[in-house]
Amino acid sequence: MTTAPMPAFPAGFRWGVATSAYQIEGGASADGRGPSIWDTFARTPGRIADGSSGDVACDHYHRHREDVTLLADLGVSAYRFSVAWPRVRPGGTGAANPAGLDFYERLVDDLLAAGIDPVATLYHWDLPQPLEDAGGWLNRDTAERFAEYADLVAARLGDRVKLWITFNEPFIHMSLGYGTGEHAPGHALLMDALPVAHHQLLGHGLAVAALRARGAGPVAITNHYSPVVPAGDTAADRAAQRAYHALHNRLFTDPLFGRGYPPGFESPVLRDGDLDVIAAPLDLLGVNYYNPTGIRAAPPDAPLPFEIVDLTGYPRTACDWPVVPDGLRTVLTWLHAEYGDALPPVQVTESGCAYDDEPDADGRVHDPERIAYLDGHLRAVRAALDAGVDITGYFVWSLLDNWEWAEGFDKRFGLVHVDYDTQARTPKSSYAWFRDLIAADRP
Ligand code: GBH
Repeated sequence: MTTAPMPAFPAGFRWGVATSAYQIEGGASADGRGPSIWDTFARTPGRIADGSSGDVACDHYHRHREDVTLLADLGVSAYRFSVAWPRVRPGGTGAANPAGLDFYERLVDDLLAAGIDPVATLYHWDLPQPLEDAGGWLNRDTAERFAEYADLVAARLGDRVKLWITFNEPFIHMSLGYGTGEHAPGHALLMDALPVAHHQLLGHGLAVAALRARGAGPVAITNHYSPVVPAGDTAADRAAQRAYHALHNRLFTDPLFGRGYPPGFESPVLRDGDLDVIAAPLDLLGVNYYNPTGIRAAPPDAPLPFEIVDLTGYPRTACDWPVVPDGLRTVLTWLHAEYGDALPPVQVTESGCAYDDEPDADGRVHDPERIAYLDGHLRAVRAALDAGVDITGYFVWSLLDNWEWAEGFDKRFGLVHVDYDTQARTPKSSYAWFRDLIAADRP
């Protein structure tokens, strides 16, 4: 790790940490919560590496007070959590579940009492199972149901949430959930998953309108971005690079800023007027970044025109993902150059890494790799600010070790270690590092 002092960030810069509902809450059938596609997927043998589910996870549903105390001691100015649709409207249609809303109201009020901005993501991949049974995001109706759910949440919390994020990483949800089947709901449709892009974006636009009608705001969407690197210096690899870049980085961004879909990815389910709904003005863009993606041309008969390849020559996290801090600068400066004045201010809504963190003999958890990772990525944010990108916040993924989707409990992303037998929370050395960094920036 570099020993140079961290450069200063702009006044009022938002320092936060992020989580998502299914990854931390547990309480899978508490107080009227209904099943989501992740409950179903996790119970299907062979889908999750360690055979686990989020039934209990970090038991945050019953321990949120303790977790808010961890946030307060960390000194963050914001906490990004997600609202579980199956808690708020278990059937996806029909009656709301007031007890589900009560939980988020308690959380929001506790955060506000601690001086922490609540940042609520409305959809972090946990679709109510009854909506999946009706076609999920392949069905246009799901977009309408999403806007109704957004309205329900905004009616209760619209006066207190400080930033609304409609969707988390709709590209990852489409590609892993409906394209390859590695995530719930487990469909392997390859390019036939494309309607999932349009229906999520339509749901986003309709939800923006619902939130605005309630006077709720500011409003954002969070996308996953990745610099795309061609494997070789050949025309075929460069063409594959351009195609994958359009799919990963542009498909969910061009339509937000009034450009429609990128060439080659026109939606088969587009209807008149949809693009105007999707292009509703946003107050902010959320950027999640983990690593760049290597791409090479696929053989002629392959189902997709590109193949993902490992990028060699970088250190790796426990997920085996390459550590490339400068890739964060790359995506931020690309957004600024590509969308220009149409781009609203940006916040990095996820940045983080998994390592095999376990307590030492004294019960302390040392994670110098995470400190180095975050240090490098914050310097990349600073470099993007210097290049003229308007960046107003940074959230570490994640507050807690949690249930890492298809990887189960094996991958630990937290600033705080969680013992899944006892639910004991132990702040890691990275927690103290981040606390000191925030304290130095906002004395
Ligand atoms: C986010 O997704 C999610 O929002 C969050 O829920 C999750 O816990 C967190 O990240 C950590 O995974 O194999 O080198 O090509 C991240 C999406 C997609 C990023 C897969 C890394 C693979 C990199 N991830 N991608 S590589």
